[in-house]
Amino acid sequence: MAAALRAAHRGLRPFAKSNSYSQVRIQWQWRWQSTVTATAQAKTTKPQIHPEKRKPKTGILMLNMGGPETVGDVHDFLLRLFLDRDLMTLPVQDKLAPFIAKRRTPKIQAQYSRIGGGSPIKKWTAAQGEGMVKLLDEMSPHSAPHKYYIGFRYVHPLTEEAIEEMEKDGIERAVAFTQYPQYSCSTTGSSLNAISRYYNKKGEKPKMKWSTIDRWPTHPLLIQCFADHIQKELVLFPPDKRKDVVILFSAHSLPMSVVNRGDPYPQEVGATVQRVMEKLNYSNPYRLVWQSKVGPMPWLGPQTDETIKGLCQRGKKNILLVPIAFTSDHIETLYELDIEYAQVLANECGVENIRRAESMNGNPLFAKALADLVYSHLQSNEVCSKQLTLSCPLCVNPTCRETKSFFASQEL
Ligand code: GF9
Ligand code: FES
Repeated sequence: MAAALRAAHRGLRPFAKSNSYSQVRIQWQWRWQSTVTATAQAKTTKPQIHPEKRKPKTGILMLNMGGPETVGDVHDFLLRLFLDRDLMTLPVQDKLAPFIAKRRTPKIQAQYSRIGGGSPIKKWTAAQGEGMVKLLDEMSPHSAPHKYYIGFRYVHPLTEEAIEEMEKDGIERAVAFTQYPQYSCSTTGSSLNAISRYYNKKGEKPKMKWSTIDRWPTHPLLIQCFADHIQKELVLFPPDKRKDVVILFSAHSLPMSVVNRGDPYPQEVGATVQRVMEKLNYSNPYRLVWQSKVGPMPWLGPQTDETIKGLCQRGKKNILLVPIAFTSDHIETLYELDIEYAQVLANECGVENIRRAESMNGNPLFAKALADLVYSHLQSNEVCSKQLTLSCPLCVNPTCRETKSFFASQEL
């Protein structure tokens, strides 16, 4: 108990009182919120409401997995996740998924309770979408008005619901814009498969012309945002420790079965990390590590928690965690990184200072990055990246091929 309290003192109050780990973060979030997310406070339930009055011409579908907004939404979120055959295949999935979802619900609900009762992902996505379309209407009058739609894989507004609304709105030009900077078949691939499956099920061709921004791991403004957020945290370490701070880029892990069929995600996350470190002139030592492994199967490592422990044991006790594969706060940053690792685990292994870089959230430069990505994409007249045309060398999911031909058939 005494040791735990000592550790808590070390870890939770690394600096002057007003600069404690959590307080710095809260002030920073509040600042973004007060400047750019006023409109995002309104609930964007179906139908999605935007200030735009004129009929929108270009629809930008912001794809992500989504998260439960309240603890009451956790069960259905988990059920959709375990039923997703693009994410995982289970034996007798239609029977097993409800069983696993039900069994895991209490534990996941408890985690969301600890981070304010729900996932902030819809709030941040709406703020980012607002900022993005505002810029796009100025940058690209000929494709205006632009309207953003949110398409989540596991919670409302679901991708299918968003597509229906886009068709109803009479959108002419639709852009499926993944909000994951790095492509994985288990994330962006699953969302794109949901789009092609929607039209294949309906047996109808889309009325609007579709294309996709399927990855953007090295976009200069994304790299700039990461570098800014890292520098903002580095200066909050004690001056004599600053140069020795180990930067741990932490990305969601993948099962080795996914890696070994040739998923591009690990390479693309590595590309993001390299560009960020280049931007920082390699000011600090760093590693790319992988978090959120679940179950008994092998996943890509090294694991974030084991890395923190191993570094502390080897005397590297000043650590900056950087969530590199998700752009908004979610359970893996707010619970896993901030609570499980930066508070509990770091205290146990005697860390000196541990901090976490902010997610993109309401950073105005991030909204500019999104706008620039859409702007360049529309200019390019490309349906998708060259990379999307190549399936995983060991892909066994027939839907991946259907999705590729869906986008290939969209002649712009
Ligand atoms: C992922 C980002 C990148 C079983 C869960 C009990 C499986 C999985 C993922 C990858 C999320 C966000 C990657 C599984 C089976 N996967 N998670 N793959 N998730 N969980 O194949 Cl940025
Ligand atoms: Fe990667 Fe199908 S699993 S293309």
